[in-house]
Order: sequence, then C-alpha cells, then structure tokens
Amino acid sequence: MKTTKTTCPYCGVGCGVLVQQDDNGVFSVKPDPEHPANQGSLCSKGTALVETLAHPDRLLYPEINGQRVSWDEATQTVANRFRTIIEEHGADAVAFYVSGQLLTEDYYVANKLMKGCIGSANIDTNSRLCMSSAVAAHKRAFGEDLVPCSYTDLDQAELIVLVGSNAAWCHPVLFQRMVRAKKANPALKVVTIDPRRTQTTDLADLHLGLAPGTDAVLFNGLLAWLADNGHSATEFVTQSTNGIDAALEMAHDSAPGVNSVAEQCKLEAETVDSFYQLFASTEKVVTVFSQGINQSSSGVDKGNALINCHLLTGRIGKPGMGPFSFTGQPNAMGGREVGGLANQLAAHLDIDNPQHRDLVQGFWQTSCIADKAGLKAVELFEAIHSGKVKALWIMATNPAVSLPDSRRVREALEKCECVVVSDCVRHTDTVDMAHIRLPALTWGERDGTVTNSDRTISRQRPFLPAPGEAKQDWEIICEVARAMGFGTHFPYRSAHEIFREHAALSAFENDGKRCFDIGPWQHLSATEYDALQPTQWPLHADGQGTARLFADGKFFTPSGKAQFIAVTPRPPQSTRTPEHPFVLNTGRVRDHWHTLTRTGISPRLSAHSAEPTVEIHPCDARDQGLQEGGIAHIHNALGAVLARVKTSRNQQRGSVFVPMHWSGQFSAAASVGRLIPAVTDPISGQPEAKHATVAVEPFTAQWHGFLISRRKLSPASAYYTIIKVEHAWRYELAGNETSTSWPAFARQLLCQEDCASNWTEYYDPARQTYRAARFIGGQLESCLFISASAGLLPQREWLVSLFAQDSLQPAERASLLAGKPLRAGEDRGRTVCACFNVGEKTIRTAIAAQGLKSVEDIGRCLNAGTNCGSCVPELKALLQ
Ligand SMILES: Nc1nc2c(c(=O)[nH]1)N[C@H]1C(S)=C(S)[C@@H](COP(=O)(O)OP(=O)(O)OC[C@H]3O[C@@H](n4cnc5c(=O)[nH]c(N)nc54)[C@H](O)[C@@H]3O)O[C@H]1N2
Ligand SMILES: Nc1nc2c(c(=O)[nH]1)N[C@H]1C(S)=C(S)[C@@H](COP(=O)(O)OP(=O)(O)OC[C@H]3O[C@@H](n4cnc5c(=O)[nH]c(N)nc54)[C@H](O)[C@@H]3O)O[C@H]1N2
Ligand code: SF4
Ligand SMILES: [Mo]
Repeated sequence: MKTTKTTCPYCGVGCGVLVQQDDNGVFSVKPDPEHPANQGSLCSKGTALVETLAHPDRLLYPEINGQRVSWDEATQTVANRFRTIIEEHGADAVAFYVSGQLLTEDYYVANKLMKGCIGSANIDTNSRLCMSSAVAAHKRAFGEDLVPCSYTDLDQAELIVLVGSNAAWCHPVLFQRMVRAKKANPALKVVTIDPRRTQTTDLADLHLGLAPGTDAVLFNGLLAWLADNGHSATEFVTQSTNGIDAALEMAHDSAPGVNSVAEQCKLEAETVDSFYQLFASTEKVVTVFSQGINQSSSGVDKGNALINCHLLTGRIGKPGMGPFSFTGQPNAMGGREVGGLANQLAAHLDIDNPQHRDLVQGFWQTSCIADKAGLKAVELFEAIHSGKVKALWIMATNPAVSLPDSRRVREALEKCECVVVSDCVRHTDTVDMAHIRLPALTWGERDGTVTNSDRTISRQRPFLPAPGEAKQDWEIICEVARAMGFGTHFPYRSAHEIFREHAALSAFENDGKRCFDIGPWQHLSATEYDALQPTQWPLHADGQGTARLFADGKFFTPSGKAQFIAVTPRPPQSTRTPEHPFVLNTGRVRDHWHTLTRTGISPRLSAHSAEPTVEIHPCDARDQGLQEGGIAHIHNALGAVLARVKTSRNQQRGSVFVPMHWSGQFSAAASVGRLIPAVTDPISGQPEAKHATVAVEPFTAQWHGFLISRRKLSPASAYYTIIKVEHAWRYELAGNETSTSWPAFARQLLCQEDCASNWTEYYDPARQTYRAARFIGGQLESCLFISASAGLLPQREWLVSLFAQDSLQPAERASLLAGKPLRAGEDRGRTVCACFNVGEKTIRTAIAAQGLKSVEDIGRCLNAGTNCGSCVPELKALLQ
C-alpha cells in the first residue's frame, strides 16, 4: 500500500486527503486525520475523488486549429503570436485569464510573465467572479487583503452568523464542524441570512429571509443599533480604528431603527430585533460571508458594512470572533498572494504604488513592469469584443460558461485573433473555441501548493504519472516565456524553485510592513518542500504559523488602524418589471462542481441533482402555469434557459434559483450565464451573479422522453440534459414539435452509421408512446423511451441497472420494453446519500416499514448520513 498526502482540489476548505494505492494499483481516498482543515472528515465530493481520476475525455496533446502538433511548435506559435501582436499593438493588446484552481507556483509565473516581462497588467482571474469584493473590503478595512480568522474560531464561537453562504453544500466540512460545535456547546447560536431557506438553514436558530440585495441595510442598521444601545467597544474603537463617525452617520441615515430596517429588508421587526439583540449580547461572534454578499453590484460595501459591526464591538483578533470570508476555490487565496488579479502586484503589493512597483521590479530584475492596473474580467472580455485585446491565454477556467452574459463572451472569443487555452479536458465550451490547446496536468498529477480560507498553505502532491504529453501549468508558462525571450527570468526546473522565489519576495524589504510574509520558507530544500506541513501564514522567524490576525490591534493601513467605511446601501441594478417579474438567483448544488468538467463524469455525484432545475415558490408556479417536474422557459433580453421546475416553499415569492453548473456540454439550453447581465461592482469589478431579472413561463413540450446509451450521442431536441450513470450516459429529452416519426428519430439518434445491431421496439402512434432498445451481441447498448406526458415514462434507475449486465434474459428484455421492472424494489429512487448510494425510495420504505424515528435510526439501518453528513438535512425532511 502506497499512501500520498495531498489536498482536495475542490473547495476553499482545503481538506487534507490520503490517497492510497493497493498492490493491484487500485486507488482509494480517505480524509487525512492530521490535517487541521478537516480533522478526519471529507464531504461527498472529496469522498468521490477516485471516480474522477480517469477522465474519459482528456486533452493529451498540444493542438493548433484542431491538429496535433509538437510541444515545440505549440509553445513557439503561442510566443510568436503574442510577440507579433505586442510589437504591432503594444503590450496591452494581449491578456491572460487565469483561475483560483491553478497552484500558487503556476499563478506566480503567469503573473511574473505578464506583469514583470510583457509589461502589461492584463492578467485577471476567475476570482474576480468569486472573491474580489471580499478582497477589496478587506483592503479598505485592514489595509491589506487579510482574513483575520482561523477555523478554530468556529469551534469557539458562541454565535455564528452565515450571510449569503450555503455552507452545508458549498463548504460541507466546515458546516459539519459547526454542527459538531453546536452539539458540544448547545449555547452556540446560529443565524442564517439568505433570501432562500437552504440546507444551511437547517442548523439555524434564527433565519432572516431578507429581500434580495438588502444586506447593507441590515448591517448598517445593526451598526447604528449597537452604537445607540451602548455596545461599542470604546477603547478599541479609539485606539485601533478610524472613520467611526462617518460610518455611523451613514448607518443612521440609511437604516434608522429596527422598523425601518424591517421594512426595507421585508422582514418582521421582531426578527430583526432578535438578530440585533443576539449579536449585541454575544461576545464571541463569527460572521461568515460568501457569494450572497460578494456577487453583487455593491458587494464591497456589503462586506464593509458587516466588517464595520465587528470593528465597533472590537470583535476581531480574539478567539471565537471575527468577520470570516469563506473562499470558494481551492487556491483562491494563493492567487491573491501572488497578485493574480489585474489590480494587484505580487506578494500583496499594490500596482498603483510606485514604491511597490520598484520593489517588485528590483526583486525580479526585469526591464519593464506594468505601471497601471489591467482589465478586470468583464472589462477584459469587452475589450476582446471590441478588438482592443487581440490575444488571450485562458488557463484552468471556463469563461464561456461562467462569465455573465455568456453569449457576448462567446462572441468575443469568436472574434479574438488568437485564443490559447490550457486545460486538462478536451471538450469544454471554452476549449472548443480555442485556436491553440495546451494539455495541462490536473489533480493527482501536479505538484505544488494551495492556500485555503484560513490562510493554511498545504501541499498538493502527485501520485499519478502524466498522461499523454500533458505538462504542469507552470512548465507550460515557463516554456512560452523562454520562447518569448524571457528565459533568464524563468530558470525554474521545479515547483519548489518557484515557491522559494515567491517566499523570498514576500519577505523582500518587508520589515513587518506587509502581513503576507512566508520568508522563512525561501531557503527550503527540495526535501523540506516535499515534507511541508499545513501552516497558516504569516510565518514567524522560527517558521511557526499564525492562527489569528490583529491580536495586537495593529492593522496594515498607513495609520496602522482599521478603517470604518461609510456605506450607502444601493439596490441591485436589475429591477423587476412586468415583463421580467422574477429575481433570478444562481449558485451551487451539493455534489456538483462549477461547469461539470469533473463531477459531471461521476455517476455518484451526478445522482443527487440530476438535472438543471428552476426552484420556484409553489404559488408563483401556480400563477405562472408551471407544473412540478415540467419544463420552464426562463428568459430576459439577454437570452433564454430551459430547466426542470422544482417547486419549493424555501424559495421566497418573486425569486427563482437556477444552479450555475450546466454548460453546453451537458445540456441543450441550461447555461444560466446567458441570463446574467454584465453588471459589476464599481470597486471590485465582481459581477452581480445573484440578481438578474427574468420571466418564467411553461415550455410547452409536445413530448417527453429519455435515452440511456453507453456511447455519448448528440440528440437534437429543444430540451436535453446529460447525466452520467453507471456504465452509460442518461439523457432527459423533451421537444415542442408536434409530429415526429419516432422509429426514424430513434434510428438516426441511436444507430448513427450502424443499424445492423439487434433492435426491439414498441410504437403506439395514437398514444404517442414509443420504446426502443438496441443490443450489441447480448448486451444492452441503448434504450429510448418517448411519451406524450413526462409522468408516463418509466423509472430510470432500474433501467440503468440493466447496463451493468453482460447480457439480458428474454424476460428482462420483455420487461424493458414494457417499461416495468421485473422485480419490485429495484427502483431506489433519487440518490440522497451519495457516500453510500442510498436512494429516496429506499429511505422512505425503511422509515415506513421499520418505524425509523431519527437520523441516527436511518444511519443504523441504511448507513445513509453517517459519512460526510451532507444529506442529514434531507433525511430530516424525509422523516418529517
Ligand atoms: N458543491 C459545491 N461546493 C462549492 C462549489 C461548487 O461548485 N459546488 N464552488 C466553490 C466556490 S468557487 C465558491 S465561490 C463557493 C460559494 O459558496 P456559497 O457562496 O455558499 O454558494 P452560492 O450557492 O453561490 O451562494 C450562497 C447563497 O447566497 C444566497 N444569496 C443570493 N442573494 C443573496 C442576497 O441578496 N443576500 C444574501 N444574504 N444571500 C443571498 C443564495 O441564495 C445562496 O444560498 O462554493 C465553493 N464550494
Ligand atoms: N451565474 C453564476 N455564474 C458564476 C457563479 C455563480 O454563482 N453564478 N460563480 C462564479 C464563481 S464564484 C466561480 S469560482 C466561477 C467558476 O467558473 P470556472 O472557473 O469557469 O469553472 P470550472 O468548471 O471550475 O473551470 C475550471 C476549468 O479548469 C480545468 N482544469 C481543472 N484542473 C486543471 C489544471 O490543473 N490545469 C488546467 N490548466 N486546467 C484545469 C477544468 O477542466 C475546467 O475546464 O464561476 C463564476 N460564475
Ligand atoms: S469540503 Fe469537500 S470539496 Fe471542500 S475541500 Fe473538503 S472534501 Fe474537498
Ligand atoms: Mo468561486
């Protein structure tokens, strides 16, 4: 048994995992009991990591215009095209668009190449869509992009306020940590603030389902109320802060009293009052914030409005308290440390500060350094659209799906003279649009470091060989840099050498002026780097980390004091109109990751939320003529999306929620980025992904169907989504054409060139019922079911189970065509527990038959809910 200690590549919790390979070469993944982030637990995504190791569609060789080429030719071509464009149009005519999923070492060299050598700051990252509002709020309040807290503060807090965070699904291991903290300390109170009720609300003592976009009013109101009711930490405020008066004046103006706040936020006055009382009376408060705050056209102000409340009460820098931005991507923080955003330099230095520029240039010894901020993501794609930026290199992100107004993003990519993409997957919506494709290594193969939400730097270590000719991102970047003539600045032979330089820069002429300092690591040997233990920056001279910042009341502003920010609440930019009466909120589901390039290939992770849904209040659904399980047509001036209707009282009236995950690779028309306007925060440039306005109407399907096939096929129906199942792909289909010859449709779709295979079918044109199955040898190859009504289609799960068999018995073939399982109980229903693969029907049956009363009973009987715990809120709902 060979064991590798590494870090999970998904969310910003940054869990340690142990990857074990047995003597037969079979891998398994376990939580690393020694890693401080997860202390022995993993969520469903982490648990399923092994299932996503062998990607069926890797990008293995460099390509130019779809033709395989050598690495030499690929890197030389990228270098020549970039050089030519720079010579003709200047350095600002080229750009990089990178990602919080790169390792710190990759990020460091990308940033050095663009800002230090090419001399433009046109390098921005998908963190712009993710954390840039929090970054700017931190900078304004603390003088530097600093997260004060440590995960241990969650264990010690007496009140945890979660604002715009669905931690139960998005930071599951931290959510479970809060669940445990509440068990250990029943006095711990939890408040959730979110227009929706989510699985996170399950833990809450108090939920504030405020009107979308009104958080700044709520926190301004809290600030004023705390000050008026004698809860200011006067000594701390005087000694360690500036700007209290202006902030309070604005707070009083905009949120004078509980009643005004309640009215503006559309909450009950008692609810607001309870929250304010609770906040005032509890010393140890952690306020967690995430995308419900950040992804807003006033996200920076919202962040500061909540930080203000911690400054007023002095609840920062001490155990169990502080404002805590949960970061999204595995290396969101590492990217910020090396200056991956277009308005940063490196090592938390500022691009618009001439001394900082001199410092970095002196350290890098390069001849030109960018002297002004570059284009932020949304501006960057606009500049590509208008032809100002002519060459773009995209690394580890899928902007054709994830940027707002994605139709315009695609147009920009189509117009761009030279699109280079480094990715590990051959087909994504973005990779498909590239002129030059560069195959990158991915998790399990690559080597370097990441930084999680609480500043812990951990190693990602490889345990798999490089497939095909794929290379690490830093190697690819260095090779292009050398081909562009910058070789002397890119002498690195390993991630370790890059890391040492990054550490040295953090300490260079620092003398305590910058908090980000990992200087003691600049001399690490290769062996020490390999053995690096998870450590929270900044480092002390002896190499020890720092759990919590600001314990000494010192901040990193020029005055050394924290800064209150006067906040004038602003409403979101899109307003409801009679044509577009719904607020569209977007975000994540439990078991999927972003644009599905990884979780979309795992049957286990695809089972929980199999299709893109639009969640809507049942009364709104009724008013709009929408049926549960039907298909909705969601549209505005920018575009349209089709998604399955899911009614839920967790959704407030007038708002709908659509997940961000479905791309063109997995659906006909479910990419929700098409509906998000490219509206951004004026300071951070972060898009308002939580607030578009839309119409929601029924899509009148004339027929519904599904298809299960071992091979990937390309259905041409108005609605389809693709779901990975064991041994096959499942397609849910619907169309609005009234007459179709189903046998001909089936032959075209299922057989493609080869129709000789064995084929059985059943067709009742009068009832629009069609069923077909295709066999190769005795093995089921594909099956297709069509009906006039979605409710008349057979259950999918047992049909999928037939694909596990090498051949089907005649009775099974007959039952297949009849659309009825041979044996009862073969249908488990929708997966609830992804860790143990337990379906909803199995759970319901067990609850009824065995009189199960609690989540623990279900666990004892079925194992469900006993591993990662993410499905516990759903188990509770089933019990109810
Ligand atoms: N399963 C899973 N986990 C993930 C990811 C994933 O793709 N899948 N991605 C990771 C990444 S990169 C990120 S950034 C994080 C994001 O983690 P979160 O921010 O927790 O997730 P989201 O679902 O984007 O949005 C959080 C909540 O904001 C709420 N919200 C919307 N509008 C408002 C508002 O006006 N006010 C308030 N207070 N709340 C509002 C939404 O209803 C939603 O429940 O998740 C990380 N973890
Ligand atoms: N509507 C809406 N839009 C959103 C959001 C939202 O809440 N709502 N959230 C926003 C947020 S917070 C985020 S973080 C973004 C995420 O959006 P993206 O970053 O666009 O999404 P991913 O699917 O994570 O894309 C990562 C890409 O990197 C590739 N990859 C994986 N590993 C490697 C590697 O080691 N090297 C290289 N070169 N490539 C690799 C993957 O195959 C994939 O194509 O979406 C944003 N967009
Ligand atoms: S919480 Fe889950 S997805 Fe996030 S790092 Fe841990 S195991 Fe990975
Ligand atoms: Mo994110």
